[in-house]
Amino acid sequence: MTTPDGFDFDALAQAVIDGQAETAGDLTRRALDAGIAPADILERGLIAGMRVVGVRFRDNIIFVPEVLIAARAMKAGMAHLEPILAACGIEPIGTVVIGTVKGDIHDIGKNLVGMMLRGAGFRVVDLGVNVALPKFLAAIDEHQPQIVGMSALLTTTMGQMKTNIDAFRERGLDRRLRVMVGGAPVSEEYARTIGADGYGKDASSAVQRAQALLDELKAVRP
Ligand code: B1M
Repeated sequence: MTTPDGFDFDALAQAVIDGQAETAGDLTRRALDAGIAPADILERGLIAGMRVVGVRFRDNIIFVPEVLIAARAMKAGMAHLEPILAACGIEPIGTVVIGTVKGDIHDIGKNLVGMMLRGAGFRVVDLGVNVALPKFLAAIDEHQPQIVGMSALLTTTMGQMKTNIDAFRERGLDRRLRVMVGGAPVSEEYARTIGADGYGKDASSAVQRAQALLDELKAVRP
């Protein structure tokens, strides 16, 4: 699909599918220069491409190396969006500690959520991928966040979120922080079942939920 000003979202999606990092970066830059909204570039270009990659991966048409190359292309595009999504320059409204849970190394969605949270004025402490419970606990101790965010992309690692939430509760941390979860296999209902306070279907709903959780927490602990 081409915009009235001639930007071709399909070409950007295709660059991700083909793993053309340089092209994905150039096209993202061009789209920004043409005044296209970062959210559109993400959704209609970069994420649209990665969606196709996901289907081909699931159907065994492509394999891990191709997916990694596509992920690199997506990151090349995201690198241009990050300064814009994260631009804010005011006092942080709160702190979020975020990480992909133990056993899971998917980080594209988590990075996107982190970028958008920064853009909304949060200080974000990103613990990276394959984050085990002790690392979350140490970061909570060190950074005193109002929100802990956990991402999981595998059905085999989703359970780790519950393990962590149970451990936070055992330590009484639920009295002073809120937990938000997300990732492709996670749903609102699953989030509720495991005792999470919030769920984000995508990065922008994650930001809305984080803002609501922060307000809620401030009302209880001003
Ligand atoms: Co993986 N992988 N992968 N993979 N991979 C999936 C997840 C899979 C669905 C592919 C498929 O079969 N169709 C499948 C999981 C099946 C399942 O569990 N049911 C799968 C598999 C099986 C695997 C391996 C086991 C493959 C293997 O080795 N045989 C392996 C596991 C490795 C491990 O983690 N231990 C593996 C490896 C990899 C790569 C390393 C090759 C690569 C990751 C590269 C990277 O992240 N740096 C990769 C990728 C890229 C994918 C797919 C194709 C794309 C994921 C992605 O980046 N999406 C994925 C297929 C898919 O999801 N359609 C797949 C784009 C991203 C923007 O979306 O991450 O969903 P997403 O994030 C969204 C929302 O979910 C939400 O907001 C984000 C922005 O909108 N969100 C949050 C995410 N986190 C949030 C946190 C929040 C709130 C919202 O609050 C804190």
